[in-house]
Amino acid sequence: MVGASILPPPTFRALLFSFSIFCLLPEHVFAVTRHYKFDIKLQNVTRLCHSKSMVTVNGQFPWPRIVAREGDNLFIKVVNHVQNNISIHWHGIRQLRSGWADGPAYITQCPIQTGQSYVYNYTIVGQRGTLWWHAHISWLRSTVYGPLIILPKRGVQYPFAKPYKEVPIIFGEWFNVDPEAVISQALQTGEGPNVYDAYTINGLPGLLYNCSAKDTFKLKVKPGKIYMLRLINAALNDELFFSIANHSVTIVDVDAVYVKPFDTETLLITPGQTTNVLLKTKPYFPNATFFMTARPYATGQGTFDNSIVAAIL
Ligand SMILES: *[C@@H]1O[C@H](CO)[C@@H](O)[C@H](O)[C@H]1NC(C)=O
Ligand SMILES: *[C@@H]1O[C@H](CO)[C@@H](O)[C@H](O)[C@H]1NC(C)=O
Ligand SMILES: *[C@@H]1O[C@H](CO)[C@@H](O)[C@H](O)[C@H]1NC(C)=O
Ligand SMILES: *[C@@H]1O[C@H](CO)[C@@H](O)[C@H](O)[C@H]1NC(C)=O
Ligand SMILES: *[C@@H]1O[C@H](CO)[C@@H](O)[C@H](O)[C@H]1NC(C)=O
Ligand SMILES: *[C@@H]1O[C@H](CO)[C@@H](O)[C@H](O)[C@H]1NC(C)=O
Ligand SMILES: [Cu+2]
Repeated sequence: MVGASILPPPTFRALLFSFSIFCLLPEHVFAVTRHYKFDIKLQNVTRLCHSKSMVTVNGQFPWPRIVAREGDNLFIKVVNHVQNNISIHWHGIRQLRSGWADGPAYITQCPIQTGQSYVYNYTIVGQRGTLWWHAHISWLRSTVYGPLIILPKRGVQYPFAKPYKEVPIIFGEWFNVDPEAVISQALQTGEGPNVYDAYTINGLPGLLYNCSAKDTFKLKVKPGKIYMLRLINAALNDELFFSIANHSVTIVDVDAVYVKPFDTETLLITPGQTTNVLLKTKPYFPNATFFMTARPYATGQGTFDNSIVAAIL
């Protein structure tokens, strides 16, 4: 009888056993493989009254979004239908034991050549929030980019009030000309590259640029609700200030890591960086519109255009 007291009676042991199985289950049962297919192809797009043929994913601009949960496996087949060599980088993903899926051309892989394909297969470990994907060769990332949204594991809540809605806000640039020609000229002359013609929010330059009023991102909101904006700076090189007229936002997550929440009226977001902010809409303001704007921060001698991209809340 000496050992008996430290071992629970058989039925209790069985219970413990099934309880621990139950605890283990969520990892195995709920983590899933999510399949995506990226067809890299040309698409005609018009902004600022200039049309051009540009490299896109699936002909979409704005871009397809990838949505997964922490712990999920992503299985993304990329097929290259254009003349450019290309690779896709999963910006910010830690790639534990899957370094070859990271994506920078000539660093972790040879680029995918015309008519060829490559499958990126990796697991999202210990990260949740907003990251993004972009082409990682030459300047193709100026048109080939999009959000990579990582939700918490199933059944796990955010460590803050559940937002009523979640909206990606992705900053980028529009070139009237082919950005590949811009970088190629810069490399040949040794001069700084010519600047883009506009900044964009979700692919749209907004009404402060000429011939652009109809290309303005508009976010329609309900009063007194909490919206989570998933901000991504996909601009090539520029740090951007962002703010929303008459509103402050609460920063809750930076680069897919939760942070101690704090309120701010303006935030600076560097190229490649992501941050989630909560926006509480005003209780009663029928038909009100507020600017959401971004403009660059620059102190150096590099070429940049001090213009403002605007969207409307
Ligand atoms: C783009 O426009 C050009 C000229 O109008 C046309 O020849 C071409 O087929 C278009 N490309 C696509 C992908 O629609
Ligand atoms: C694509 O990559 C191959 C192999 O690295 C190279 O030989 C070829 O010149 C590249 N093509 C272009 C258009 O850059
Ligand atoms: C994806 O990677 C995982 C982990 O390395 C592996 O078990 C799985 O077989 C791969 N899937 C495919 C379809 O190659
Ligand atoms: C819009 O066009 C006008 C007239 O050509 C020009 O003066 C102004 O600088 C342009 N504004 C922007 C934002 O490009
Ligand atoms: C927004 O802020 C401006 C400047 O502080 C102020 O004049 C205006 O009344 C505010 N509007 C609203 C709707 O709160
Ligand atoms: C808001 O705008 C709609 C459509 O323009 C109009 O019908 C409605 O009367 C407006 N509401 C208020 C309170 O101004
Ligand atoms: Cu990146």
